[in-house]
Amino acid sequence: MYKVVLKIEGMMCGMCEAHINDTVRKAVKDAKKLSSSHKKGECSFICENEPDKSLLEEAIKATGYELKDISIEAYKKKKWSLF
Ligand SMILES: [Cu+2]
Repeated sequence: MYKVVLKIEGMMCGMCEAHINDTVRKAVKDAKKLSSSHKKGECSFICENEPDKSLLEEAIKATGYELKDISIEAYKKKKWSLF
């Protein structure tokens, strides 16, 4: 699992967030917990396989918003344990 955070400039409202969400969903088929925030200028999601950075770049570029940064880090599901 990977946690991906995209820094995106140019989102102004909820419509922009939805636009980015749609775009990312198309670019990364297995994206989960996908959410965007125009206030933070951020889109984050979790996915099973490491996403293709250049594909994401291309997809975001095509929307007219500006992708400033991509961070991809290994993500571990929290396991509930009694011990
Ligand atoms: Cu907007």
